[in-house]
Amino acid sequence: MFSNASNFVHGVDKATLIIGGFSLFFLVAFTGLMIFFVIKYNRKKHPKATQVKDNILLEITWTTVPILLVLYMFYIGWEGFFPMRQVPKDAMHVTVLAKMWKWEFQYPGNKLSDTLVLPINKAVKLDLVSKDVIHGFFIPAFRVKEDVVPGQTNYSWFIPGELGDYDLLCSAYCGVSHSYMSAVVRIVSDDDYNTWLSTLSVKKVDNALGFKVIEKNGCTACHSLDGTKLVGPSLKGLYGSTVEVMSNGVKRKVTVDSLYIQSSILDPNKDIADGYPQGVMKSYKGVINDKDIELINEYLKTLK
Ligand code: HEC
Ligand SMILES: [Cu+2]
Repeated sequence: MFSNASNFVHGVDKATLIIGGFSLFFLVAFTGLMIFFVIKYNRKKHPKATQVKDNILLEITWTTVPILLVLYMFYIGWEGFFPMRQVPKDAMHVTVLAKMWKWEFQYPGNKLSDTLVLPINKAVKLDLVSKDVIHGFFIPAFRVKEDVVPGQTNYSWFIPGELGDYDLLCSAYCGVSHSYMSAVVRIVSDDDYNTWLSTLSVKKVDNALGFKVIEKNGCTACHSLDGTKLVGPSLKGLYGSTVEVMSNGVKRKVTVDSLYIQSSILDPNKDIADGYPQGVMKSYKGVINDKDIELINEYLKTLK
């Protein structure tokens, strides 16, 4: 009856069905009873009101039955939730990195992937790390949902039980491109997993000092380094290129050099890159010093 996509489907679906079932039952029963009483005790049939004395048996019943029902519903929910926080000792580890607006999965040996590939029937613990704001790690088919909070490491775990591709979504509204923040969870056989892991390349660690300044100041939240358009233009190939900008309402062409980069960082609203919004990028005056701007320039020259 329940899907076997993960070991939590049963517990969560059972709680949903039972609690939903009770709610539906009482909705129908109480509405029906209300309509029945309105007809039965209609004033036309009973012009004179009668006083009703207490009924001990009735009062005990309508106190204890709901208490037992509510306790039962709590128990069902607890039974489904409790195992979600009990990670088995032999679980394998993957670190989930969330940032505006992308998921990345870090496997042992600093190997990075955009897809969460996992072997079937093996418990996996996911350490959830956010690089900027609060995101939500959400795999609907697995009934798994956990906040990813900057500054603290949260976790999730599960045992995938069926081969296939599943959606991983972000469940916390985290900015303009929140709705694009999704990834694929791919459950494969043990052999396929090992083959895939061995072909996964180790992340190139960028040691350029300018790159570190850019990362540290959060520029990559709005500017990609690979040509992708985000909130702002990509920084790839920018240096030395000719761009169209609006300066004081006048469109003009400029060739990007060190001075233009410096002015874009310190006074971003002086020249607005054509097709991009004004006022989104804040000035970094007093935040980034001249030496660091120099480093950014050196780095951008290499970013062809
Ligand atoms: C909140 C988003 C945001 C952040 C953070 C941000 N920028 Fe921008 N940036 C933009 C937008 C939008 C534009 C285009 C509008 C404009 O020119 O002001 C832009 C324009 C630029 C331009 C000019 C590009 C062109 O094609 O003319 C440069 C260079 C630049 N940013 C560098 C940086 C650097 C370096 C940082 C980090 C220190 C940074 N930006 C941080 C949003 C951002
Ligand atoms: Cu998000």
